[in-house]
Amino acid sequence: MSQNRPRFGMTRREFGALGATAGAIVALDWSLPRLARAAGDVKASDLIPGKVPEMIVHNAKLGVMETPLELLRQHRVTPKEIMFNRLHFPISGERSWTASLEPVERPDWTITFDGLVSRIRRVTVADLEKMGTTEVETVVQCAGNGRAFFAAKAKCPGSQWQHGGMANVTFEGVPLKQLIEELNPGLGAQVRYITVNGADDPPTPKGADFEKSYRIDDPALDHAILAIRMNGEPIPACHGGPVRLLIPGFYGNMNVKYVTRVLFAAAQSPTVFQSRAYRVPLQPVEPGQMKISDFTITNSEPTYAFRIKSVIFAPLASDSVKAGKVTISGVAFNDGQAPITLVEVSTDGGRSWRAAAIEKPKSPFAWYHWSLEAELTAGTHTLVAKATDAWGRSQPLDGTVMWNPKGYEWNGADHVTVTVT
Ligand SMILES: Nc1nc2c(c(=O)[nH]1)N[C@H]1C(S)=C(S)[C@@H](COP(=O)(O)O)O[C@H]1N2
Ligand SMILES: [Mo]
Repeated sequence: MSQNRPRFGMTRREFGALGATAGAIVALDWSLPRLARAAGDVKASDLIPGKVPEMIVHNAKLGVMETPLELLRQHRVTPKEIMFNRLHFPISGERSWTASLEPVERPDWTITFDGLVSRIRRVTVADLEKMGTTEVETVVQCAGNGRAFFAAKAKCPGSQWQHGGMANVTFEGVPLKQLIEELNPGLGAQVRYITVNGADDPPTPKGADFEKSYRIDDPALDHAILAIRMNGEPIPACHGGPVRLLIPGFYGNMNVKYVTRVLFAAAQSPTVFQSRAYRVPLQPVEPGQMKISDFTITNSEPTYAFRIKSVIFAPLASDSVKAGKVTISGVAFNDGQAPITLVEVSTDGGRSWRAAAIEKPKSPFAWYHWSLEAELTAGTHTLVAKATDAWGRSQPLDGTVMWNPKGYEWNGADHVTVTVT
């Protein structure tokens, strides 16, 4: 917060002024109609034009929305129109440029590499285009995805995400490690962390800025890319265009949007978004034992790698299911470090289990699809799904055992109760 750094705040007009598709970023002010309505009435398509109106809006002011599973399950690669969205600062006024689904083309956009370096380096998006890119299919998931389910033990503050704070998309860009090597800024011996910052500044200069820090020796960074395309086109503004850091296998908050600065430092950023928020305690805590203000960088760990997880896509409670042969299906994923080798499914609430057929994706960071045919009789059945990987990492049957004050990293075995007729 109190670092010496240039401010990158800009208006939508400035943001779009130099871009090849500047005309696509329309200078509309959405704040008035939104303020006039109660949060519950606001449609996602009013907040970010082009998002489907069926999205579940959690926070209209910030444009936070999740995808109903009925939509999410229809696509192997999640289209941007239904992709969940999460931003930390109001999407109106100064930051109205963040509320756009239009691809952002900004060849002149510049990223500064500085901090403990002997040479400050700068690259533009045009430079990145020339450097040779790689594409990765990957799950993107908010650390708060599934927070609503912790309420079975004690409600956690924040957006009550169910399962739809996730997506499976492709990002294309330049590997971060390759870029650093080519730029050769001359890293100081004391460098332990990389801190990445974006152009969406807080509403007041004193407000905490959103930036994230990573251990420079974290092997996950070997897969990190500075992405310039999502699903084959320049990244939409609301999803971080023109440049977004993407660390496959890491929780969503780690994928900083609108990247303007990569800082090499001895310590992690002091901003609350790194030092207090997006952290889980190192020791188990019970509800009421730890306040958000109690979080420190020594008693907690950032929400880095995904915990292994599976989600039932079909049938959902909203589906009408006929007695007889029923295909139960869904997705599973982890941090990409070890293959998922087993997805077990129960149709009797967890008393008996059968192994589902698993489809291994080409990318270790993408969704695994799984399915199982089961005979279901008329009546009510609780379906449960649970994934395990080659390292033996699995999901707790009761996800609330992982309860934490902010409700991060839910990965309980998924339960869906269906009524069969
Ligand atoms: N610059 C910037 N990057 C950001 C955020 C933000 O507010 N500002 N939110 C983070 C969080 S918490 C999540 S979950 C993801 C959401 O990505 P999406 O909106 O593209 O789905 O972006 C992350 N990157
Ligand atoms: Mo998030």
